[in-house]
Amino acid sequence: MRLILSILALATLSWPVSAAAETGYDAWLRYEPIREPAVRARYDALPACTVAVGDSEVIGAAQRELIGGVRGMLGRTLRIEREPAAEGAIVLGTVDEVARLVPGAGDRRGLEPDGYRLRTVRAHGRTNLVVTALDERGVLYGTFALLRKIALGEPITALDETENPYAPVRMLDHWDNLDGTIERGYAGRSIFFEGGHVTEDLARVGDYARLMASVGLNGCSINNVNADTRVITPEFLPEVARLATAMRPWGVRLFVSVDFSSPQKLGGLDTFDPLDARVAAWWKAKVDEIYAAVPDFGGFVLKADSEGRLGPSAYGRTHADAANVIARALAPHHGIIFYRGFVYDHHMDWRNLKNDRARAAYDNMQPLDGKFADNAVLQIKHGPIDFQVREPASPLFGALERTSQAIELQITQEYTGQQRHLCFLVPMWKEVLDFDMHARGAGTPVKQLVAGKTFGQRTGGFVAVSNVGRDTNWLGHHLAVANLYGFGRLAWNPNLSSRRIAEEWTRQTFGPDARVDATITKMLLDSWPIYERYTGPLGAGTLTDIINVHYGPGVESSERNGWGQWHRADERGVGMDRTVATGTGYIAQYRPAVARVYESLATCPDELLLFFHHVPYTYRLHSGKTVIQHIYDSHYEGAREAAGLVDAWRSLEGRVDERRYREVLDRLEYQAGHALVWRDAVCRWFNRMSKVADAKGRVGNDPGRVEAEAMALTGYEVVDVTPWETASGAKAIRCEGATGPCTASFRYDGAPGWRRISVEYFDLRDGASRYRLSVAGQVVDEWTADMTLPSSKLDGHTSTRHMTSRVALRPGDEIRIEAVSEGGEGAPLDYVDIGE
Ligand code: GCW
Repeated sequence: MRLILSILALATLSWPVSAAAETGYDAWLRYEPIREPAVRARYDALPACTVAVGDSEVIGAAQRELIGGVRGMLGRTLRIEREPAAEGAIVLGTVDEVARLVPGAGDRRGLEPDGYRLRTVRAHGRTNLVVTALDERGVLYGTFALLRKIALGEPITALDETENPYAPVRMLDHWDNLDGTIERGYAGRSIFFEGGHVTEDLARVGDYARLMASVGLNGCSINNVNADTRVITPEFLPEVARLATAMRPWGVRLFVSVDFSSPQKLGGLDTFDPLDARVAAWWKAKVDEIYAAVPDFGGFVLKADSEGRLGPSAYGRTHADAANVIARALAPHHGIIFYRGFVYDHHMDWRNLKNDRARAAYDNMQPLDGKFADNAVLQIKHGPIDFQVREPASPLFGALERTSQAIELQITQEYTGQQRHLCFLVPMWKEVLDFDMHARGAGTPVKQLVAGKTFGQRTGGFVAVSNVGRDTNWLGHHLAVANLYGFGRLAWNPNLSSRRIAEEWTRQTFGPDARVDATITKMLLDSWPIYERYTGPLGAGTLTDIINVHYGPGVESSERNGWGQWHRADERGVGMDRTVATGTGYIAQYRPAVARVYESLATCPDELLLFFHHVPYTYRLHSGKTVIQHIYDSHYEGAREAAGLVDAWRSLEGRVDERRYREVLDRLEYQAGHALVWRDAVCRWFNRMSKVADAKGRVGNDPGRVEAEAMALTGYEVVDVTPWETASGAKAIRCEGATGPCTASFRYDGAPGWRRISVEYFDLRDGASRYRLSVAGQVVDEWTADMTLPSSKLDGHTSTRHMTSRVALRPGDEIRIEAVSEGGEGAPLDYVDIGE
């Protein structure tokens, strides 16, 4: 008995204490108490004991999780026993070990690696609930599945279910740099690195691995694909080993990104030619050294010959040569190399209408099909360009028959609002995963191809760039965490519906309030189409600034440069002609049944029209609208719907805990304002370029808007804004040299009534200018521009809206903004809008 008690005490202590209430740190693993009596009653028959068979670290973690989860949700602490007591137990163990304790539980049939079985076994008058699997990871996943059922209020009596993962590769990549910064990370600094070293306290890494395990993710690459060679130096490997140790209890294998020139840069060779025997020997020795430090090391991710990274082209060798020299070194240890298919020329001549970046992955990789080693996996971005708001599926998925592949998705919202905008990506991923490539006649969706189910490749699956950071809630926006959850669930089972995933996540994250669940689920499911509507509809690309931060509008930045994200909008029309008949021929990379649909204007879906075709602005879509009118309408609709997200969320006030309610509201309000910046910038740009007026008279006609440059100014100076479309009237005012406050004022000349005053200003990365708004001498609002938006200029990234509550306005009232610049920001202002 004493033993049992002390084990219980240990289990209690090692259970991760959740950070203060509802910070988002626990993500979907909150294990909130189940209060509804009818739902609680479903678990009355849950055994009171738990037995973990064997002494595996992973199964130990599963048992602690089980105890913590049951205690959280049902308020009961399971007793730890060595064998099922007379009244039965929840038994955790691999089939081989469980078979010894529970007769009838040792059936291996139907189980695959990492898969699990949950079964109620009744024998000799006792009922055991057995969580079993071929391997310990499967037992862990089964335990999480059981807890998820309870969290979702599902019955667990008479269980008999077996689930296997859809594919062996289910992995997260990170673009973390050793100095603690993260490329394309939007939620604070790295959880892995700081100041050139692995972070001291790895509790967070363990908690992250736990989140991964809860949805069945089994691999994690820790550093940027623009790799620092230092990560595999003898001095650094012990640090890498510490990270592996933190993730190991959760069944997560560690991978690192490497630099292809390492044999030269690190090894001191005069070459990194993959066909040079000394290079091969160097990789082999290096890999052996890594495995000595991390025995269950997963392998490497490699970005070569891409965006300035060195690669095999330096020696006229192929990507297969490059992958294979490393693959051969990894093979004896069962390691894998993920070779990135993201290879393209970023100095392409934009004047040549036949050039096309979309062709690059296929052109570079398809001819090498069959030449890659068995333990090399080609990691292919889901679309042919680069995580735009909408792209067709990469044709490369359908063109590899003898090469293992993995799809690369992006959880970090690089091109989809950077977690300041709500954009639930699961529906977008599903569209790609379900897309039929006709690779072997009809019925070969991308998900099957990447899982190796069509052509029988040895391995394959799903990778996502996650880039979580130190923000308490992992991704910055509480609702963005649904993308992390959703990726894991889809990687386990891509046949789950978007709705099912959204519902599961919402209920676990926010609890069982039906109104909360329905509202948030709907917000999630609507959010990607909304984002698409106010950014880049019709497949034109996101229309963001593609040169730098990929965030706010910057329509022209795609053009006249070598990056190849062209949409080719000019006075007459818009879109990339990728047809075989007259364009770049990209469409021929698809199998004929797919190519036919895209090649013909009659069948090409509207939503991808401008990805495949260059058409005049007056071209009529299948919807009957002209392209230009669709661009206008969709932006107005999208911006209106973004405002609707705020209303939907507000309807949950009092039903969602205060902190998360407020933090989400802040982001949604900001998003609604920024959606207007997007709307206006894109519409104005296309309006000026096409010279076609908006049939509904909205574009360029904003009643209620007063330009800052037209106000009476003291201290402020009028400045030009670039790109021009990101400021109303292409100009703004800025208060730079002034010592005291600067002011901008005007007289209201509209009808009397309750009016909402919106102030459009620019919140630059640095500085925290203060603004004070007064009406007829009375201060009605004050705020500080202290967000860290990704630009230090006045542009589409920094344009921000502040909305006041309604104010009673009378004709002749003076509306006045008094502002103090701080940190050189200049308290910039674009316009004031007076609306209903
Ligand atoms: O989308 C681009 C990003 C780069 C990234 C690159 C890649 C890590 O803008 O920041 O580099 O893709 O995927 O390699």
